[in-house]
Amino acid sequence: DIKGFVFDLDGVITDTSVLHGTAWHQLADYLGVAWSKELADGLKGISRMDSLEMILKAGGKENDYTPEQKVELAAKKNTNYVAEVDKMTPANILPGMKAFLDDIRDKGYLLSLASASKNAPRVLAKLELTDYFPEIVDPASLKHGKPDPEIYTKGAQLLNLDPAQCVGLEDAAAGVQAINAAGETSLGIGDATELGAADMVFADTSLVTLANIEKHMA
Ligand code: G16
Ligand code: MG
Repeated sequence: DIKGFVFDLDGVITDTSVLHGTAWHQLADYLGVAWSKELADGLKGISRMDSLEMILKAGGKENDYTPEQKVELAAKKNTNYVAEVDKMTPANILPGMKAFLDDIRDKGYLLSLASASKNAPRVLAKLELTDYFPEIVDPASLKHGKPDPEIYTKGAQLLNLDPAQCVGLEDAAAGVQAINAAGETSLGIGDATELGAADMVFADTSLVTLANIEKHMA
């Protein structure tokens, strides 16, 4: 039986994926790397430094910068990103998600957060959702990022649940892969083709309800 939900943040609870994309796009322009939708989608759920490496590789520039310069470039992106995060309000919670969070909390399910973002606590505070997530996986503690299962395995551990008792929610293909490898039930939000590996896919967050999930689990 399902007893807990392990949430991705960006693209599931709120659309910081757009803000991340804009901030990376600005950096790619600065670096002279051509931007594309494929590149943008591939960065979803990927850690800050891994995202930078992907952008540099896309432009054939991975050997043009020292490790120190790469840290500076990532910090430059983050400064732009955080400025956008600080403009967020609870109105930026994706459709239906507040109702879903209230419903599962009222019914006694446990919740944890498995976001690769070091800014996740800041984002939750802006959305006034801090109280819903007493358990947050610290991305700095991870040896491997998504699609490695580590972050979702830890998300279940924080709840003292078996992975089989957890549903993981994701908008990114790398995240769905991580949930599956952790042995949790994967719920994908977005394009069914892109998220084909998920146990169930909902086109958008407004469709994420306990009733719809139970339909798929039956
Ligand atoms: C998020 C985003 C990624 C971002 C990563 C790290 O992951 O999807 O695009 O690069 O966090 O974020 P930060 O630079 O704030 O540490 P998730 O797992 O919440 O989708
Ligand atoms: Mg995401």
